[in-house]
Amino acid sequence: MIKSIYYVRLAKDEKAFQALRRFFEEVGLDPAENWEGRHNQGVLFRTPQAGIEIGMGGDFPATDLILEVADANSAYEVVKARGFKISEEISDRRFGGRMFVVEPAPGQPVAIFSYLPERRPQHIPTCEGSLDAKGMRLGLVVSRFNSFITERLLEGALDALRRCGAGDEDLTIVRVPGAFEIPAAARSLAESGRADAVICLGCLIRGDTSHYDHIATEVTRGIGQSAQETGIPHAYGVLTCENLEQAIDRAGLKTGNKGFEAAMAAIEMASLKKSGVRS
Ligand code: INI
Repeated sequence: MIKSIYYVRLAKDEKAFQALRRFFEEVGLDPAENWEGRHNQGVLFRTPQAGIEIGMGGDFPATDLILEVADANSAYEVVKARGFKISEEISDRRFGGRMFVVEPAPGQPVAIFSYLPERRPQHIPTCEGSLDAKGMRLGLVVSRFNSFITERLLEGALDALRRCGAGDEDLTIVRVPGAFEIPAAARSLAESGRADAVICLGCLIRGDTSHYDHIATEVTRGIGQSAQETGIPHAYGVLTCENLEQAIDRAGLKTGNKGFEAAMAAIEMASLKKSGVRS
């Protein structure tokens, strides 16, 4: 499973390095990590969303680094006012966006664009949570049964939370014996007022009897009920698997890490709730 993508812009000297750093800070990226090695140094800027895009045909800018912003016109004003060199003027583009290219350091072009208003479904009021977990208080309930798997789910969840800016001091981890105990602990956390969202992590593996089905039903129902009755978003990171292999695949191998996914869902839902939409 791919964990991260690092897009590296190599600056040719200290001046270019500082110009790039200042530029990315000015456009609002979070300089999450500054590191210094014996022979090199770097700054890791986090983005709320990123992806690799492949393209073909015309209309692409002459750079492979493209930032989408809410409003390209204001970004253009800010970038210009801060003295960065505009290498391609702002204009409407055929793909339905408004774009310009800035060169914060020589030979380091960055394209900035936003979609044109008519491309946005403005007539439909749309709310969406963000993936910014800075200052968010998050509770994690982890069951010890099948801990070989659940500890991996926890690692995945913590990884996601930290990547999204959550501070360790704002996290609470509650361990419970088995998946059956998750809903009660999740509810206590949700009612404590100490969590903006609760992430539930467990692993049920089918055995020879119907035990599994009873627990799975109850855990799912209990977590859903706690979410609905407390109004605190709960993320469901409980694996329900036929065998250990399926569980391993979902705890960091073939099919990703469901703990990571659950944590991302929790952040988004907590942010959505903060924006005024009830979960
Ligand atoms: N708990 C799990 O988390 N996963 C399982 O696969 C499981 N199985 O198979 O029995 C399991 N059982 C324990 C259960 O969750 C409770 O802890 C126990 O019944 C005590 O209430």
